[in-house]
Amino acid sequence: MKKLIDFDKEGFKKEVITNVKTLYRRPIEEATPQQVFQAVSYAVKDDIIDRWIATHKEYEKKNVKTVYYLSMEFLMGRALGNNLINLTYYDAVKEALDELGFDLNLIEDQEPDAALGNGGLGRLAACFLDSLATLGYPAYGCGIRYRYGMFKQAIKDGYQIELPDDWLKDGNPFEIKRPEYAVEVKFGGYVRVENRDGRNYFIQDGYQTVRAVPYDVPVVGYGNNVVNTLRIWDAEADQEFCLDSFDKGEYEKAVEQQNLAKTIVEVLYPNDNHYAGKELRLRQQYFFISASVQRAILKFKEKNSDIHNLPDKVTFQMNDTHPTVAVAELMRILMDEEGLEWDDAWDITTRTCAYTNHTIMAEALEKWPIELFSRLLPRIYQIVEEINRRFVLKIQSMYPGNQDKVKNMAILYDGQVKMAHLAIAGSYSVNGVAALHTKILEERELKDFYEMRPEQFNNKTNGITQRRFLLHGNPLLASWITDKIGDEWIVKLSNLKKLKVYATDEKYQQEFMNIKYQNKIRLANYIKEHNGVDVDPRSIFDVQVKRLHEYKRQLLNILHVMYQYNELKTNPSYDMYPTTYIFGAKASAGYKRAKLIIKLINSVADVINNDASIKGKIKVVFIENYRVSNAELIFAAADVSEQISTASREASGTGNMKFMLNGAVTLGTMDGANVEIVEEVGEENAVIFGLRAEEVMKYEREGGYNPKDIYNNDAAVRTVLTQLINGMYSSDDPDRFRDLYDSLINEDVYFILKDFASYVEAHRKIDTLYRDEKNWAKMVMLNTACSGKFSSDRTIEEYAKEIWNLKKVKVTLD
Ligand code: 26V
Repeated sequence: MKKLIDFDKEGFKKEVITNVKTLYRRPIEEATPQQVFQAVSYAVKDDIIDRWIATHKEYEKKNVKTVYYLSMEFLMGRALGNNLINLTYYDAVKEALDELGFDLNLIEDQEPDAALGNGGLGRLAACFLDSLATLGYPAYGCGIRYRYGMFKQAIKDGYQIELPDDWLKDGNPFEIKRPEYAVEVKFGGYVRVENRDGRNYFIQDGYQTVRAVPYDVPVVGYGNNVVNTLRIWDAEADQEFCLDSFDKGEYEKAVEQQNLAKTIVEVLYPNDNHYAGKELRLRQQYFFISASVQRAILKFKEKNSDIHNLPDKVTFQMNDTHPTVAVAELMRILMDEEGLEWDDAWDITTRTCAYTNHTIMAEALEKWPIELFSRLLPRIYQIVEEINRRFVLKIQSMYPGNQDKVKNMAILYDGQVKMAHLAIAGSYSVNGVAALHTKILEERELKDFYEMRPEQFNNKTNGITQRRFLLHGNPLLASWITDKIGDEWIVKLSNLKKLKVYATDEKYQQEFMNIKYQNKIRLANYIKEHNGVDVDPRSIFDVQVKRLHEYKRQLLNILHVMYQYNELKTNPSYDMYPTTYIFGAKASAGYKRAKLIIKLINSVADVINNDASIKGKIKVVFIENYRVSNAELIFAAADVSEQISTASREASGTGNMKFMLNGAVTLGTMDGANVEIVEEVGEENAVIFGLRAEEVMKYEREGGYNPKDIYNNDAAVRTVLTQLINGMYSSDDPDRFRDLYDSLINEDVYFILKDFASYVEAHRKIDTLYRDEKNWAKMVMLNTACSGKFSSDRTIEEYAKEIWNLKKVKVTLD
């Protein structure tokens, strides 16, 4: 790795020793690994701080346009290793710690993941921050400092157990509390009108306030001195109320406010793709949005005198509909605090806000009951009403007499506030996250909106950061690549295409496959340590890791494993390449069927892994507590990347890109970004199966298909399904999996049985391909070589040019 930033090894060692002493009153020899982690992190932070200050000085000097990436989730993972990578002295620190008698890997393992997100949407936000800093774009991530992040998953008797994620218990060495930037957020009460100088002012009264206090986390750019900020908000009770007040009413009010503040930021909602309509969730949304927007306006006003110029200096990018109250909050500030008239305020707002859609799953659409929304946010609700009134007038003037249009597009309808409609009405840009996804939005999901304003719609295919998912997660492959093509790929991933020439060369194939093998041993060791299961690194590592959801079809995967096991048991000539099926997935705590699928996977694993008669041909492993930090090990070790969602359902997927980058072959449906992966690498270097999105959507228009036809006609399917209810995998309770059986036989809304035969075929193909070592090596290498498009650097360049209009900034240290 090129050393772009100077590093003083001896000075660093001294600082670590001093830090251990001042933080823990201990000599370094007696420090625990956790204490060393803290001491090292503070030393690293010391280096970051100067760059952080310099970056913001430069931003202020240039009065640059800034994007505020508003997101309920930032799935950052661990910071230490990533910061060292981006400071370009990871190897040097490794050496320094070696000399002090510590192993950097073990020190990194002391850090809890910052798991302030569920899955794809939150991790995308984290990758975007990395790319924004690396490209030198002025940006803030704005979110919530959840006291408890994504739950820790334990597996007990094959069932998922959720444990609280007390990620802050040892302190977070990288964050900085900024009480000087605290703001007040108001909830509840009522709105009264006051006439001053002939103008009506709307004043919220009788409300409760919560103090929003920001914590800043540095986001280090790669080798460029840029340090951006992730600003996450904590809630504190308002100070005005005194806890020891003698007035009983005041006292109770004070306690109430304490509790209100505490509960708001207490925990991340662990739902992914499912809207539950919880009041606390709306509180969280308004809390961090009001704080972030207020702060952004205050900052804008420090350097700019005319509020009309806001769109030239600020974009609020809304990560899904969760931050959509930003539209109304900005209107409120512009009118009630800045004194603008509606039209002026609306013009500014709709040139400042932009919206990204991340799912077409109907269950995920946020629709707040008006009763709840107006009670909690009375002034915001008034504004939404007026936005809706004007929007409906616009619809009616474009489509006179067309009530369907109003019904389909209104923001307020059926007693609900439809957040997606508010987001679209209030934004100058609406984007999907992969080409197919955007097409489905335009042609189906958001068709009416698209027809009304097609120029508003655009696609931004997702990406991932190669700094974390290759340079940090797969150091062997990273240095092999650098050896071959230099290290510019770290900031310019399209360079990987230069690896194509090596893909047909046997010597390099061997080198590449040897690295894969080393990574498989590393994962096998992890699995042995964490699951107690022995897996053979020579077997095919076939991996599906992602949140558990029916549409992602982990059930299809495990049914196929059951099928293969049947073949092995009944057909002595059944020839299959030894395969290790690796799963990792968290299910939302209340998602019963998803949890049952986890139990099924573990039950199948139990039976198969303990059947000596199949001679280890199949192993099934469920990796507990799948998260960013162990994901890095998993991607590096995969041979086959399972991306098998029902076509049309997965907006993009980003795991698919991480596998590809690390040299795995995609076994997938034509869904989300898989379509673009195949486009880049070529059909012959991926294995595609199943219904296409068009076909799925056609069936859906026609009311589904009949899964019983398949049950009746396909004996292999029948056997597998019967085994769900005959106690083969649940001898203590044969009915345990009946719900899964019923769902497949009666509806199969995710087309699992429909795609089953095609999936079996696809696995056969993988088996055949894998046996041809040279061709497999070529395929795998071409996957890495063709993954350049999927860098989040490319994605961010597109956002910056086509939506945000940002300019890059250079930072030098004096
Ligand atoms: C939705 C909801 C609904 C309300 C309750 C809480 C909650 C939490 C998260 C979400 C987000 C669901 C949308 C999502 O995660 N989409 C994923 O976004 C990825 C990044 O664009 C994309 O790669 C995945 O395909 C898509 O499923």
